[in-house]
Amino acid sequence: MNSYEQRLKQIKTEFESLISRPNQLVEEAGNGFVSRYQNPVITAAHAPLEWRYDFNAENNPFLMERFGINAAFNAGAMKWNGKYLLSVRVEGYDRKSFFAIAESPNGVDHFRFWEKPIVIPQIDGNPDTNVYDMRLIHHEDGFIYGIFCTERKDPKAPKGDTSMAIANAGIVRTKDLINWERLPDLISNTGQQRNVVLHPEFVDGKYALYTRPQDGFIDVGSGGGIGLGYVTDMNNPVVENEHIIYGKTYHTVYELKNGLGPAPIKTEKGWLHLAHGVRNTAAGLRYILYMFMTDLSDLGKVIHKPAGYFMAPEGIERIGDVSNVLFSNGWIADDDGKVFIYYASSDTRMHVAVSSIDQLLDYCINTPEDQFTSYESVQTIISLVDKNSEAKK
Ligand code: M1P
Repeated sequence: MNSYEQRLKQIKTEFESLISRPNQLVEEAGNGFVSRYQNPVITAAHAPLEWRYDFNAENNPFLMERFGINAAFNAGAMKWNGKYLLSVRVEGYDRKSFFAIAESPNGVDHFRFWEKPIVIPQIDGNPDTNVYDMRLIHHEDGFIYGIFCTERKDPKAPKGDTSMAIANAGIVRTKDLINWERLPDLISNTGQQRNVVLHPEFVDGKYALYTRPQDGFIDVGSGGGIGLGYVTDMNNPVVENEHIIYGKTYHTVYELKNGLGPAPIKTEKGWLHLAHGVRNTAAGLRYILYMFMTDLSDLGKVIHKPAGYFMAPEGIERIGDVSNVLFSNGWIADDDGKVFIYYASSDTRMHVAVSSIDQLLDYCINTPEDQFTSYESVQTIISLVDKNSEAKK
């Protein structure tokens, strides 16, 4: 076997062993509301070899990668024809992100990308420079929507400023997850937008969208918070009545900014929401996941706000291209009540954790709320201790 053939064999063997690696739950008592699986479900190394290599030995005698993949993270999720699908944010060595569907038979391992990445149609005269963080929403109008962040250079950037950018929500829809129709970008008068999510049901005949207005590209400034607004026609997506339903708050895990994750899950007791919260630290920004619930008939009414984080970076999750980050924009509620939570760590790789509708409801309803001072946190502990000692009598 010559060295080309040896290398080819090694590349293929390593790839197949990664894709077919089984995943198991981490065995520990844990916190009772969510359990992690041991291995990341998707990494850069899961990208198909055909995307990365030219397998013509004459053109590529060293069998080099011709298109490197840097990371695979921030995936939308949905169940489709019995399979668990993720719309993964795949990032090349060239820093550009794109979307690609990865499919698993069971939701926890054997994720394999479809043959080709998703082609996002471009808006005439206004191409996306970068796209990321697609939420997949199967709306009751029959379409599957992909709402994502589109980033373009700010035309008002002073000469020499190569980083000023504008973020907005791009919108595509499909019926087969292969052919996507591009709709106009979101039209909102509250500034830039990121972390926009479509609610899966109509509200009084309108589309409801969760937004995250922000003054600048990174800094939310005086904006920020999770907003809610309404769109009459997705072909002309003007957001009306946009208002903040979950604002950022001093000395919380969402002090600096927050943003909704996936579309909410409907339960008998209200809508379950998963979001990310960001605070500043001496070591930089820290992104965690937190939960809340809204009223079934009044989407803007937050009815339960468990204090603090639901999940925060642990172990290898803490380290990556943007360290100390957990981010989720996809979860799947299965028919048996199980909920798979797909989350990315440190803008590098995808993981899965599992919970259930019953556990998430119990967590949201019965975890005490943040009272915003150390004194009140101590009071919360003391009332639990007192209740426990009463129960012992
Ligand atoms: O780098 C962390 C995250 O930063 C952004 O999220 P947000 O707008 O809430 O700060 C996004 O770029 C996201 O993709 C990224 O994971």
